[in-house]
Amino acid sequence: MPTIDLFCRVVDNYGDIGVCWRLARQLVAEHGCKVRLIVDDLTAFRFIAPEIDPALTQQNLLGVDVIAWSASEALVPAEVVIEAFACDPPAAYVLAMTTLAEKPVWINLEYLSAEAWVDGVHGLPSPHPRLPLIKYFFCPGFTEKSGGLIRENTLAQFALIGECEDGAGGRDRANDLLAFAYRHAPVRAVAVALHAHVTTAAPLDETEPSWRSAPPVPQTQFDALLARFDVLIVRGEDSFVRAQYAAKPFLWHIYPTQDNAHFVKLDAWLDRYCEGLVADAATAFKQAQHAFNRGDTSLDAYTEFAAHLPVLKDYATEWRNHLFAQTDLTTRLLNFVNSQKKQKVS
Ligand code: TRH
Repeated sequence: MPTIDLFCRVVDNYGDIGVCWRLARQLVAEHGCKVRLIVDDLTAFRFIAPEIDPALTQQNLLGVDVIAWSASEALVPAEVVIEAFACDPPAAYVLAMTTLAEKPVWINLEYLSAEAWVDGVHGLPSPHPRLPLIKYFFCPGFTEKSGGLIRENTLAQFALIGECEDGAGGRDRANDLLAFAYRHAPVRAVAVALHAHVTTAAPLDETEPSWRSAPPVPQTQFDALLARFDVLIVRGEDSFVRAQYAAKPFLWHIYPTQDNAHFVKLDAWLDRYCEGLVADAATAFKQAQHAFNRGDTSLDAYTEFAAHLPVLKDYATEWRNHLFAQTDLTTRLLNFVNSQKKQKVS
């Protein structure tokens, strides 16, 4: 298995490091790769991996070598270089890539999107403007032609246990809602429509004395946290995918962009997700997702979503099984790397 350097800059929140940490762990645990995860913000990393010591420039956690960005210029590049979200590895490191007899396979891991352009861009080469290096776009997505979704081997087993525990009666119990959303989320209206007990996993502008807050858990326990609730509110990228694996009805608080492009991204995913869903439940689901992301605080906006919860719950399992049947991102990534290496040899 190849040696891999994975570069991650934390733009904000926990999604950048969340995706990278999950990918790094899987490359080591399931594929036996030697991975160096190079991160510019170890304090943010600590939120999802409390054992991380921000004072150390080098440490090993769960088999992954974690290197502070400041210490990365002197590294001899690995066989595979993954730059997460176009984060731009240090110039000295990139220059060092050109000096190797066999140039590394260089991949830009893009943000996840369900938009149609993803299939066309995934795998495209982007030659460096000055150096003899080629970077390849690797685009996570929901189709066979895209880079797929990160999914660990252990997940199917975990999902089965969850289903057994849910068992009889799970459907009728009071709705426990977990809200991991951005601050401005209109959670109160959703909670009222669902008659839900609320637990928050991130600070919100609006709050109620009866709402509980969940202490942060290490990312290795994040699926178990989601599994304890009936309905989820998730955000960003990684928790959005995990909610789909949790097979629960959920609202996605998409990361907002200034040009409102996030609504295009939201609709692209909604269209894919709702393809197999009965029409009235699909309408209710889409309306609630739009309302939530518009910041709609009216109860009416979520009553149809609440009314369709049983259908949405069953469908969430169907959708999860559909995703489970696909090849996971990490396998696709390593296949892509192998095909690039073979091309270089031939
Ligand atoms: O934190 P996010 O909103 O992250 C992002 C970033 O804002 C990023 O810049 C943006 O581009 C991207 O979204 C779309 O949401 P996300 O992606 O769900 O990441 C949260 C991570 O935190 C995820 O890996 C789960 C983890 N987590 C824990 O490990 N423990 C916890 O207790 C909680 C609440 C989350």
